[in-house]
Amino acid sequence: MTKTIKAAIVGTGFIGPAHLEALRRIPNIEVIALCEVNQELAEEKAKLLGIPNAYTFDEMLKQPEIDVVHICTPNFLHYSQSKAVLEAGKHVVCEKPLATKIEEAEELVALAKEKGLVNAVHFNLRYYPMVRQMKTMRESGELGDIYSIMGSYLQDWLFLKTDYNWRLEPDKSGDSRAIADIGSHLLDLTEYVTGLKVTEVMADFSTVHKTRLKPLKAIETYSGKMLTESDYEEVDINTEDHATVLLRFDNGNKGSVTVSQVNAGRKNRLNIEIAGSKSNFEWCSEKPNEMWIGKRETANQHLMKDPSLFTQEAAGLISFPGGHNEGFPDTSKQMFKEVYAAVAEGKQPETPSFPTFEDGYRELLICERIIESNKKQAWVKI
Ligand code: SOE
Repeated sequence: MTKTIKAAIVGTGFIGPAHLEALRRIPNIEVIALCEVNQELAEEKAKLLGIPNAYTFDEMLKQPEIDVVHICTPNFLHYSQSKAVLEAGKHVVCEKPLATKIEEAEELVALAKEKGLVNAVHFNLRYYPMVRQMKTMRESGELGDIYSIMGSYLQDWLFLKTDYNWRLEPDKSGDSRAIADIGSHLLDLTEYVTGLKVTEVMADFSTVHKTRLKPLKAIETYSGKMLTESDYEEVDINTEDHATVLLRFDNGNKGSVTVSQVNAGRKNRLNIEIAGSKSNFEWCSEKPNEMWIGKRETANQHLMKDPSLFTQEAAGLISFPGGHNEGFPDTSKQMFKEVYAAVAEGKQPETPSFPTFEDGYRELLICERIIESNKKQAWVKI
């Protein structure tokens, strides 16, 4: 009989419940525990989400039946909690960024390797079927040599001076905000789809709101819009609302990315255009089931998600027939299917198909170099 894998989720802000929902859509996985900052909140959230056990983090680690732990807490806790989970002999799925400092990420990569436990970082955007389609089409030569890459990731949930969240506080979020939070997804996806490596960066940051009005009570990511004009205190902001980064790639060609959390109307929009010698691919996360293929000698194409039109590998990430839209929640489900197949084997695969702690380290490295480049206002090598 197939063994049921038991999981725990740490943190119940915006992304913890997304992990929970994805896991509930995969057979033979049971989320049996939830952790929050204190027992009272853990019990309240466990009841709300229908999870049988509520623990503090340390108590949860002592439960022998828990096989996998999902770290969905604010960024500054990712390192210490991932480390503790690995030391407790459990598999770990960590939210991005893997840590807030490069040395910490390095340590986690080494520890995970030593333990042989399954380790994954939630770069879920890789699991849009169309993203895999672009990757596999590039691998089979349909893009040709890559001439340039232009990416952007725009949001508006921090548009107003009154929009506030823990991500605005460097002691919780790290020294970079827009780049670390959404630039990390975009850069991971860029390298993943193109197979190229970023070798040098030149960054320019902008903090549009130099001060913000912080609500006097805690609020969760994306829920700030629900607040009324209540009590606020004015606080200084020292992380970027917007950033532009010029990129050099290891094939000698160039690109750029722009990220912003203050672009009105752009809810959560990643857009990437990869220009090659045979064609041009464009994909946007707000229309994830469509892709534009630019041609010079023939008419341009518009590809829609349909397993019968996809490469075999990309079709493997599709659960529904053409015309039945899949989206953000499906990406985590598809990723966790691969992660939990490794968990069922009890160890990290030799060549994992899913994003690992090493990928988390790579993103942190690029992010640190971007911060350095902005500070120096100069090109910095990765
Ligand atoms: C908040 O900006 C955020 O939730 C990111 O942290 C996520 O990774 C991305 O899904 C969208 O926005």
